[in-house]
Amino acid sequence: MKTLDEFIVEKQQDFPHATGELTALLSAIKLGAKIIHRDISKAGLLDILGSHGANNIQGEVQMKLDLYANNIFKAALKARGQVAGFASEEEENIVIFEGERAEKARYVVLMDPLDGSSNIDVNVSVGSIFSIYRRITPIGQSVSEKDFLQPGSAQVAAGYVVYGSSTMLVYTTGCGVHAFTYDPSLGVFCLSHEKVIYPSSGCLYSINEGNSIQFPLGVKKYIQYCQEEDADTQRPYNSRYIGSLVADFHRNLLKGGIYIYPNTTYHPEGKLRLLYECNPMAFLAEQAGGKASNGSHRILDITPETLHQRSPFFVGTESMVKDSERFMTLYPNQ
Ligand code: P6P
Repeated sequence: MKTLDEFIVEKQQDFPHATGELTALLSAIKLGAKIIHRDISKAGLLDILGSHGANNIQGEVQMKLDLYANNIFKAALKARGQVAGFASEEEENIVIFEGERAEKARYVVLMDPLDGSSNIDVNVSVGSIFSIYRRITPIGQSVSEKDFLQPGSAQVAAGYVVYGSSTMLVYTTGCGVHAFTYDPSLGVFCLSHEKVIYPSSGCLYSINEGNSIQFPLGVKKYIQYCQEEDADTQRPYNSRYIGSLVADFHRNLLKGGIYIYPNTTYHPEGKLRLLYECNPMAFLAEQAGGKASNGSHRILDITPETLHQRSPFFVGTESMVKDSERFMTLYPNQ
């Protein structure tokens, strides 16, 4: 058994600029994950289910556990000397960590603290997503929004926690994707999948087909392609959609598949947020030999303009994402 801490120390050379900084940073994420794991597993017994009675910046109903998770991760990261600032789906603006230590810190962290939260009340898997950048403003002063509006290709680390039949932490620092399963009896995350790579082909597709009428023609054509009979390409593919990006992504990573949330009439820019959903998952996907695009361009190449901007998202097995892009090219802007 190898714990997450032991693994990171062993791989320290993967994160050359850190003097144990990644260990401290990931230990904050790990602490938050343990607390959320504990409270999700008994959410029905605590007053943390249901809506908080307010909406977040996107106008979406904030679940109590959304805010709870946000505050847990924010506090854990703030307590670390390596983090200068925090951005989140639940925070309208960037959160500047005050104090001399924070002003000297070299990293900023962006999170979707509890993705798929609408599933919480019905006991379906949810997740936490994180994205880590080195700040670009000078050390010794407070961070500003431009530290957060960097292209996904500048991420130094990214990952997610999936709270499912087991709780797993999956991360990359640009040297492969590694997965750790939480053992609550020991209170540690143990290495369960080293160097995770997408299977060479996939036959799962994840999309909310309830929105089909609103999809671009290229997406409609790709879904038809997925449903055609063709033994050579293992079609028809199986449709699997949980409604939790982290859970759908995780299953597709291990089994081979594609997740699509395209632009729709209701979400003309797409529903998922570029900075703390698409970018971290795209970093992981590419590190696992997969691909992530907005239907035409590489997600990690997009230069963000606003903190909560959205993007269409096609992510998963490289050949499947390429197929979907081919249909988007064949039927542009329709
Ligand atoms: P829909 C959850 O709110 C989320 O951001 C993703 O985790 C999930 O894949 C998607 O939205 C679900 O959206 O419109 O299908 O309910």
